[in-house]
Amino acid sequence: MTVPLLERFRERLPISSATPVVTLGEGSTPLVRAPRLSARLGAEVWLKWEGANPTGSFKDRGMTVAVAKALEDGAAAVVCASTGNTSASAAAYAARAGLPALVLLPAGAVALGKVAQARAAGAVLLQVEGSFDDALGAARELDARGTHALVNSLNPYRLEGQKTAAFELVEELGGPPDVLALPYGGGGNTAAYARGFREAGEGLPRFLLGEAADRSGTAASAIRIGTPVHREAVDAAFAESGGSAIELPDEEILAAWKLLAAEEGLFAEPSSAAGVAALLRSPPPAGARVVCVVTGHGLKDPEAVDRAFPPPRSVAPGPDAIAAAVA
Ligand code: AN7
Repeated sequence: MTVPLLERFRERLPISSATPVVTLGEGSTPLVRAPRLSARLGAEVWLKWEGANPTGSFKDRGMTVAVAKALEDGAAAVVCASTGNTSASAAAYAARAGLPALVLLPAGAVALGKVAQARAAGAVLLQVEGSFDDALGAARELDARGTHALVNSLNPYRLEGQKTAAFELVEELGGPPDVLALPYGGGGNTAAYARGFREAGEGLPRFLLGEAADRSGTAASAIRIGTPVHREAVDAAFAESGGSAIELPDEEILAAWKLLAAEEGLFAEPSSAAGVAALLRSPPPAGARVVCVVTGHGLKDPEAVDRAFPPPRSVAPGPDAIAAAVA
């Protein structure tokens, strides 16, 4: 049985015995060695596989805390704006809590699987005619009106939950890695890891962030975010750790995404490979211990596969035809 994140890290979270445990079995995700990436980079590379969370992304770590607190505080409903993964997570945890969820999506810009998840969970979905940043503005206004509790990462409980990934890394590696590579969308995940490492008390890794060079138009739809709301916290982490962000063209993000699947067997969604792409562009010192946070599951975005790979060929159902087709 997976111990709920709220119970595993109870002492280090802002919750009490009055806080309901709203769980789907989040956190405690696999830390997997990456032998081919390690050989390629001359470093000890690990993958923190956050796609193994219940809704297939790292968002579940923060959502279990945010929705539990919303329930405890008597919220009537939750709202989020989302490039997709936050909405899938919010919808699932709200369903679990018995709360209505309202999801605001940038029109036409969210991967198929994520929309399917939120629809299946019974959330109300609206396509906002605008960008993610426009949708987030609207969600914040609904929160200010008091009709809905905002469960985007501006909700402080979200980052509290997400910081637990740093605790897991410190526990499993015996300390922080030298380098932590991850995607940079709004920056909430980076801010949360920085907080978690600070609280673990053994120093910060160097943060290496991969962000889309074309933030507003990247094919990596999860990180199609014009303005990162956590930029100050990200810059503070850089100042403390010597880290930096690397602007990546889509080709480099997609190349890293394919490499993860084909060389390590790990099928992520394209945005999730931005940390790996940053690492390939800016290799770590020889022998460094590196963790790449792989943030979301590949099944969320089947259309990305359609764009990148040819479909299976048709073949007659006989061994000769099949042998000829693969010769
Ligand atoms: C797979 O779901 O912003 O830098 O609305 O889904 O913490 O924003 C998703 C972001 C990386 C970026 N990888 O993390 C949303 C949303 C995946 C993501 C990011 C997201 P942040």
